[in-house]
Amino acid sequence: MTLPLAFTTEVRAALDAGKPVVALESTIITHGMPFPQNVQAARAVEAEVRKGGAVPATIAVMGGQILIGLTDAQLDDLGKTPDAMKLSRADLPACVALGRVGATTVAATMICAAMAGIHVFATGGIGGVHRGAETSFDISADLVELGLSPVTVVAAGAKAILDLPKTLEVLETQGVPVIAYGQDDFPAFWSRSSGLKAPLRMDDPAQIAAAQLMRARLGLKGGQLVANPIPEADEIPRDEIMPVVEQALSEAEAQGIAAKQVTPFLLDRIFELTSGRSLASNIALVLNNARLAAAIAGEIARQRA
Ligand code: PSU
Repeated sequence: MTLPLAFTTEVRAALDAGKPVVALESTIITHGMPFPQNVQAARAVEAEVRKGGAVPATIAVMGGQILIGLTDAQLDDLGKTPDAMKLSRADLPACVALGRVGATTVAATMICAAMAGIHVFATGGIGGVHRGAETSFDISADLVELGLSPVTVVAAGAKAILDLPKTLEVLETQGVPVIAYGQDDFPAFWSRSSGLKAPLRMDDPAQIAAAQLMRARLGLKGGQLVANPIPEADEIPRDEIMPVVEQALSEAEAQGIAAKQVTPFLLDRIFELTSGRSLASNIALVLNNARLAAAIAGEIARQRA
């Protein structure tokens, strides 16, 4: 039985030739940013991957297939479908089987990228352990997936809406290498530092590529998280963003927002409360991650050749 994967010609050709490919997710498009900035940002991220010498493969589910690479029209359609399913490991198969439209989170994108033979993936920030998880048990499936699927995920750390110490603890439990790029601290999405030290630090994409290839060679399941700090010019310092995060969190609690709705609700409220500044930072950090992911994909292609 063949897998229900539909590649664009460009992505298929790059994979067949062993050229670098970078996977991109689609939940950030449907649930992470408002229209039309979401589609504009997705296009800019694809362009940044190309500039870095790799082929972008944005992943989503439509018409009973997992799309590995989207056409312009598909990307546009998705950007206007805010009620697309937000897919993780649990709901990906049902979405494909029922022919629904679905946007892949970090977890689902990792699964699809691995199936497609793509080793590197760029996003904004991974999901993690939510505040109050000791009673809600709300822990993103992204953390478990990083321990399962062999994909290097480049993110600006985990979103500052989360409990970051607990997020690092769960990543450690899942056996996920957490590599800060170019600094000692684990970054906090809109801010360069979380005040926490990352378990590993690397300053060169070639080292990151070598670590992923060694993981596979040792027969160890799973990927790695590369935590790439937002560029200085685009960051919102921690003491400015945290009061806003606190306000959004208390509104979410007061309104009983739970499960898959939490992250989109918080991102949207923080966007409103910062008059759009959080979105500008979010776009800048994704572009920065796309650049690093392209460099790592290039190194993986070179080291495997
Ligand atoms: N990065 C962003 N914006 C986003 C996301 C990542 O800049 O919206 C998405 C990713 O798809 C990630 C999801 O998997 O947020 C986390 O959702 P949750 O906390 O419900 O697991």
